[in-house]
This record gives sequence, C-alpha cells and structure tokens, in this order.
Amino acid sequence: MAIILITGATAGFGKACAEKFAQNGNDLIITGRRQERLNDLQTTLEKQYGIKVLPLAFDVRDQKTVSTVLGGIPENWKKVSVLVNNAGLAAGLSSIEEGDLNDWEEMIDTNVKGLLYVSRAVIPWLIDQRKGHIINLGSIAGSQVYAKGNVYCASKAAVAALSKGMRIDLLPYGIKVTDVQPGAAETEFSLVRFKGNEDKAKGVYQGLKPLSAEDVADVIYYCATLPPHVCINELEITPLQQASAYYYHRV
Ligand code: NDP
Ligand code: 8X3
Repeated sequence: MAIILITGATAGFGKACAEKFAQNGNDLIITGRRQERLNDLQTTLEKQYGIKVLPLAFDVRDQKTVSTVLGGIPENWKKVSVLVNNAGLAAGLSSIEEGDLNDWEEMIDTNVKGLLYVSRAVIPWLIDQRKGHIINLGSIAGSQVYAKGNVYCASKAAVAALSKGMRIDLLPYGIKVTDVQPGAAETEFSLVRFKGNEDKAKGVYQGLKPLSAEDVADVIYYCATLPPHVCINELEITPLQQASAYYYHRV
C-alpha cells in the first residue's frame, strides 16, 4: 500500500492512472482544476476499491497556491511514493509567426513551470523517506519537433531536460525519475488543443487506432512497480501505426 500523487487526474492519462493505481490498492492524492470531477472520482474509487483519496483542486500555474495547498495537507499524506507529473496541455497548432502569445504562456506555465512548482513541493517529502519515484509526462514531441508544434514541442523538450536534471540531483536520495513519452493518444488532449473543435480533434486520430489513456496508464504503472534497483529513465510509446511524431500509416 502506497500513496500516489497524480496531477491532472480529472481526465485522460491522469484519470486512467488514478483508476489503475486504485485497483491495485494504493491511496491517492488527485489534483486538477475541475473540483466536481475530482469529487466524483474520489467517491467512485473509494467505494469500488476501499482505498483513501485526497482530492486537491488547484491550478498548477499558481505558484503560491501549489505550495500552500500541498504544504498544508496532513503529514500522513506526505508519505508519497510516486509523483505522476501529468497535468499539461497543448494550446493551438500554429506556425511560429502566427502563434498566440496567450497559448504560449499557457503551455509554458503549465507544462514547465507547473511541473516544477509541484515537484518543488513534493521532492522534500521523497527525500525525507530516502526513496520515491517521479514520473513526468513528456512526449514524443519533446525530441521530435513537428510542423506548428513549436512551443508545445519546446515545453516537452524542457520536461525531458528537467527529468534528466532531476535524476542526477536526486540520485543520492534513491529517487527514481522517469520521462514517459507517448505519441498519439485519444484523450481530451486534442479537444483542448483545438479549443473544443470536435471535428479538428477527431481528425488527429483519423485512420488510426490511437493509444488509449488506459494503455499509457498501464505503462506508467509498470514503470512504477519495477524492483527498487531498476529504473526506466525514458520510455517512448506510440500506437503501432505511428513510427515517429511525423510518420503515420493511416488506413
Ligand atoms: P487531457 O486533456 O485528457 O488531461 C489533461 C489533464 O491536465 C486534465 O486533468 C487537466 O485538468 C490537467 N490540467 C491541465 N492544465 C492544468 C492546470 N493549469 N492546472 C491543473 N491541472 C491542469 O490530456 P492527456 O491526458 O492526454 O494529457 C496528459 C499529459 O500527457 C499532458 O502533459 C500532455 O501534454 C501529455 N501527453 C499527451 C499525449 C496525447 O496524445 N494525449 C501524448 C503525449 C503526452 P483540469 O482541466 O481539471 O485542470
Ligand atoms: C502529444 C503527442 O504528437 O500530438 O504530446 O504532440 S503529439
């Protein structure tokens, strides 16, 4: 029995991770901005699996709130074993000269700075225990830049670099760091990227069997449950029909 902290648990990978870790008897701290979804997930998982869930609604971009809310949880909840830094998004898909500055701010503030704020609050808890595991949601986009992906790709390249940096700095404390890098997965991701345009969102997965949120959660769970001396540092996962960020076999 362990405590797993998952950011962005109101949808997609985060929600699927919450379900997977709960099924396997772990207590959870789940975060996201949508309080109602967090409450519903808490009720469902506690009832179904007899585990305890602590829902925390906050925006990872708000530095003060992140440190106040996480710093203020009961001490027994700070014995976190695994931090899944999953909250993130792509906003827009525009050529660099046409990019919307608000989209850029949102991606960098969430995917890079938000991940850092949460990590900074939680890492001391892992250090106290002299063990733990940080699983960052990077992306295939972090190493393979595609047309119009510019700032999103850069934010995930930052996640890759931060994962490497964390691994080096936290090595003396026995803390594992894994950068999970999915390719095309059908979640709310494209709906968010295209600001609610369902046709554009669906188009991303046309002719493909994309990854599901559960596929990615299974891989994250696998990484988190390896023997203590084994660490997957980076793991790229794509659908069979995706060979790289820009090469698909659509049928
Ligand atoms: P979803 O849109 O389905 O879920 C994103 C989650 O992040 C939601 O729970 C959302 O919660 C949370 N979130 C977003 N912004 C904030 C914020 N400012 N503060 C707090 N929580 C936030 O997307 P995915 O599950 O697909 O994406 C999860 C991660 O995986 C992201 O980092 C994404 O970049 C990455 N990824 C996704 C891929 C894909 O193809 N789907 C592929 C590779 C990586 P709420 O809105 O309630 O705040
Ligand atoms: C999400 C995958 O290729 O749409 O990170 O950027 S991709």
